[in-house]
Amino acid sequence: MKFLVINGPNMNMLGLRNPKIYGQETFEDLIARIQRHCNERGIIVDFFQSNHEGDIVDRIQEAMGKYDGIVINPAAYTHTSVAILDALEAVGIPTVEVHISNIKEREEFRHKDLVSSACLATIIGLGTDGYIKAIDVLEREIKSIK
Ligand code: CA2
Repeated sequence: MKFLVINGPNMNMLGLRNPKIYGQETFEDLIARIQRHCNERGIIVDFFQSNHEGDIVDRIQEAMGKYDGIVINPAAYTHTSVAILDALEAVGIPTVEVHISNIKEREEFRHKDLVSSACLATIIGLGTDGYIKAIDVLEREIKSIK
């Protein structure tokens, strides 16, 4: 099984600021933790982080036929990006969305999630553990489809 983990804008700043909302784990530590979890499960995983919407759309398109599943935290683009929604729908790769914080309990503008309708599940408010949960949900879902 081969997964792609995509992170949107500012996710590379994790652990450097706002620890009350996003925790203390750095982005590099999070990537290493996801990598270890996937290694233990025999899952091949690639990572992509970008601050640019079009680059994320390009990476989703390039994933077609190459990955069994996507885990995505579109970050701020969650609340604005029809382009990322359309790209996920276009490639049809099983996708689980993650948010570290509970976006439903934050500012009103974060309540709107344009991407979730293209995803099998959306995991919110579990901190960075949400990524590990997303890998597990994706693996289970894909095994049940195959
Ligand atoms: O809770 C999440 O995972 C978010 O997707 C994180 C985004 C935010 O725009 C979404 O509404 C919810 C923010 C990405 C990280 O931004 C940082 C800002 C300051 C310090 C560290 C990270």
